[in-house]
Amino acid sequence: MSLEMLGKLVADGEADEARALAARLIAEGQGPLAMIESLTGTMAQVGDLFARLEIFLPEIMLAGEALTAVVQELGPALEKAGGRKSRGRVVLGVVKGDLHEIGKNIVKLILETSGFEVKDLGYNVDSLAFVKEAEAYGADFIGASSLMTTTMPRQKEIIEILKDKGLRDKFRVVIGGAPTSRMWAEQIGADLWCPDAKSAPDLLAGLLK
Ligand code: B12
Repeated sequence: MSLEMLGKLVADGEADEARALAARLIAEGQGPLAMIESLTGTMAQVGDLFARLEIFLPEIMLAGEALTAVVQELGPALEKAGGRKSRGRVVLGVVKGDLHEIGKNIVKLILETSGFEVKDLGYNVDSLAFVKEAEAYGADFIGASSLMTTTMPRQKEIIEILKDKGLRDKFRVVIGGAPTSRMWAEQIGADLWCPDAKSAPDLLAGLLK
């Protein structure tokens, strides 16, 4: 019984069994962050199989649902590991045209369990809505996730709207998602690129110092 087995259950879309094994691994002392990291790799492998037409959308969806079930199971363990004081307010969403929400949901969970207040805007979020919601929420950060090369330009659009409205200095813009990179963040003038959810709390907190 191991992370490898958990990965296989998630890849096969066995949500109930994956959830049960995750609970067992946590009880045996396995760290929740290592589990999330390992399963993020599993989903990348699932994506490669999809790209090679070895599996199809329904299988990806089942794998995604299994990963979501595991992440829900990890909530309490992450909470124990995290802090309690408020470290900042984040509005977080997946950009317009993009329905990939699994990564964003993990980021939300990890930020919340490490002391950030998060307003979840969901997926397929209009660029202007990120800005309006950030103002209304009194956010310190705007977090925008994109999982497709075709939707990455929306991250840039959010920053352009901020500039047009004279609000660029009011919020730190943080971007993430598998196809994004530090170079892309620099190119569009984002404040921060996060490679994964695990590194997000410390990197965000570093920006407020
Ligand atoms: C699961 C999945 C789906 C599921 C999504 C289910 C859901 N509810 O989210 C479904 C089946 C619906 C789906 C649909 C599609 N998909 Co899809 N999908 C994937 C897959 C396999 C995994 C994505 C995932 O969940 N990864 C796991 C999470 C945990 O990782 P993550 O999202 O990268 O997030 C981590 C970090 O990046 C970071 N992070 C992410 N965002 C942010 C934001 C901030 C602020 C921070 C701090 C950090 C951060 O933290 C997270 C945790 O560590 C990827 C393959 C891949 N390599 O990514 C393809 C993939 C993204 N999909 C792809 C495609 C093409 C599609 C479809 C167009 C398929 C089709 N032909 O219809 C549709 C598009 C729908 C749409 N409009 O969005 C392509 C995109 C190619 C491209 N153009 O770039 C990929 C890469 C697959 C491939 N190799 O072809 N998909």
